[in-house]
Amino acid sequence: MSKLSIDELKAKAKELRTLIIDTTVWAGSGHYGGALSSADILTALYFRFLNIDPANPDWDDRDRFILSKGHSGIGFIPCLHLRGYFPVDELKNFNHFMSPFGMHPDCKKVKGCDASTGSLGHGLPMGVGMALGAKVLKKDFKTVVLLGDGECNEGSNYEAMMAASHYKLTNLIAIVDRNGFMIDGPTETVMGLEPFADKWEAFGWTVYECDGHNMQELCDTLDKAWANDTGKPVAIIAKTVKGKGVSFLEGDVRSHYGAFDSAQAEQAKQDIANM
Ligand SMILES: Cc1ncc(C[n+]2csc(CCOP(=O)(O)OP(=O)(O)O)c2C)c(N)n1
Repeated sequence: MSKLSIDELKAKAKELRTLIIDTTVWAGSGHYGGALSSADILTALYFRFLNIDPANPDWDDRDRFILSKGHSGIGFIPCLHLRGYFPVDELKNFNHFMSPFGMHPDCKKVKGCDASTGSLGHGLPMGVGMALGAKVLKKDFKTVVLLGDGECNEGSNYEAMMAASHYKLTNLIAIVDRNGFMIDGPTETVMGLEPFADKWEAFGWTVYECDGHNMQELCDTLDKAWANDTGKPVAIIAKTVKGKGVSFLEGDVRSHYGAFDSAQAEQAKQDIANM
């Protein structure tokens, strides 16, 4: 697939957001807030950066992606569909009995999924293992891990951050979806993360901050991360808005999880069309 232009990526992100609404309706409910906040990041990765082949999902040399914030599967699985891993009819069964797609992604069942996640705090440790494996095997694929900011309360992340810099994993990119909310409130009220960039730096990472909804800025930052010549692993703190694109969800802690009635789904899709 040729890499999409910035304008094409913006259009694709809208398509993904619309599909997140549809999938929530098909499933009956979902974690739409964090799925919508990370939609631009997923779109940039899957349609411009990741070296993958949907026809050959287990290709040894593919770039690896780990959705550490596994509850956002309702954003990730539709993205895999858009990238060509499986048809929309399968997506319509999201989180239904016998579907390969549960609310949290299972790499034994989902084509294109590199790690099973859902229990927060495990994606970065797994990513360290994959990146270290690539180094040992002298393979030049990248490993990208998408974390939630609330997820960064988990101590296992800090052990992984320490190991990543110890092993100089320049092939590892951590992206934090910094939407400022977790399940039960603002991150800074529940368990403050700031000064967040300083923490990653203190653990030996190169840190970039960007607007996670500005496609140009996001891609420029990912370009730097991909060309990493800093000798350190790279963390991107992408500032986002929970529920981005939907007027009655944006920046609202209640957007973490829920269901839409048909009027809300219609309104949500209208809002996304007008973005
Ligand atoms: C180990 C673990 N503890 C608790 C949960 C329940 N849980 C699901 S989502 C969530 C909040 C996560 O917040 P954040 O990482 O900021 O996600 P986002 O706001 O991007 O959706 C929690 C605590 C979990 N999935 N795993």
